[in-house]
Amino acid sequence: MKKKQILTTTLTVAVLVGTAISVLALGSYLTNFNSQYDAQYQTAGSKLNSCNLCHPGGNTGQLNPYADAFAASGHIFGSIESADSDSDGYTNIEEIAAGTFPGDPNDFPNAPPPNILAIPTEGTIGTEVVLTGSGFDTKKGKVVIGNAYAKIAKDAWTDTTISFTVKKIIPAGPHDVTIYTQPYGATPPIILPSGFTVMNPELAPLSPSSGSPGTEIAISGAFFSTKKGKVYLEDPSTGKLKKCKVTSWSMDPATGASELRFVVPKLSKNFLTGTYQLVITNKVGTVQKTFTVGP
Ligand SMILES: [Ca+2]
Ligand SMILES: [Ca+2]
Repeated sequence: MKKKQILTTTLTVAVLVGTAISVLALGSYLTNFNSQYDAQYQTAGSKLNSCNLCHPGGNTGQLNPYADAFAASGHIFGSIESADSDSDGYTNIEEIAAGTFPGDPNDFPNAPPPNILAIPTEGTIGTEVVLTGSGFDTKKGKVVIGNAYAKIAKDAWTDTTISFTVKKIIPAGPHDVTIYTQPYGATPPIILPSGFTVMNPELAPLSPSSGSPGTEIAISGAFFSTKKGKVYLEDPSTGKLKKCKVTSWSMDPATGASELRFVVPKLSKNFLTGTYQLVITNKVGTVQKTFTVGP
């Protein structure tokens, strides 16, 4: 052998031995990793049991954030479990448990699918619904009742609650509720079949059930809606409607409890004292009760 060749060979051997030593060291970290986690999380048989655990693309010349954290910890796995070394939103131990790389931000556990825990089941136009559950994501999605989009206020959508208001006119009866979470298309929408029933207005027993012209009458009930409706007195024999002035109309958006006030119209040759049907109508439906117009 020539001198130059010997030198090259020696260098090559030295590099090979050096590499072998360092690979051995890295290999022993991987062995330690499996000693730490295999019993509980079966890491030895998972993709985590590879150089990629600590090295981007398996290139042992580089360290990923999990390896950096491991080195900084003095090589103690237990002390970096609650850290999220790759900043992907999942702690190192969550990733190890799920079999995803704790040093690769593009690899993380699947988020659990959205789940609905509770939804109020009835209401009307203006009803505010607070839906609770989990996995809705923090980005505002969409809620559709029947075919109508519900209004979702700013900040009314969180990972665990969605508050929405029924704004569009929807016919009385049960409607499917469909919830779309972001990113759209990534997970199928949640459909609650007949999840929300739009209610016709309901009246409590009238008290009083009679009044003289000019008297303001208060009426309570439910599901009047937040949009002012109309009040009539219907002549039961002719079917003619006498419109009444409505002085107030309100509904509690959360409970549906409602109240309105109207004024008994002045008498005329077409509107005499007697027994009428008090007709209350909103955008959803109509309800009526007997009412007597006194002298
Ligand atoms: Ca992580
Ligand atoms: Ca990760």
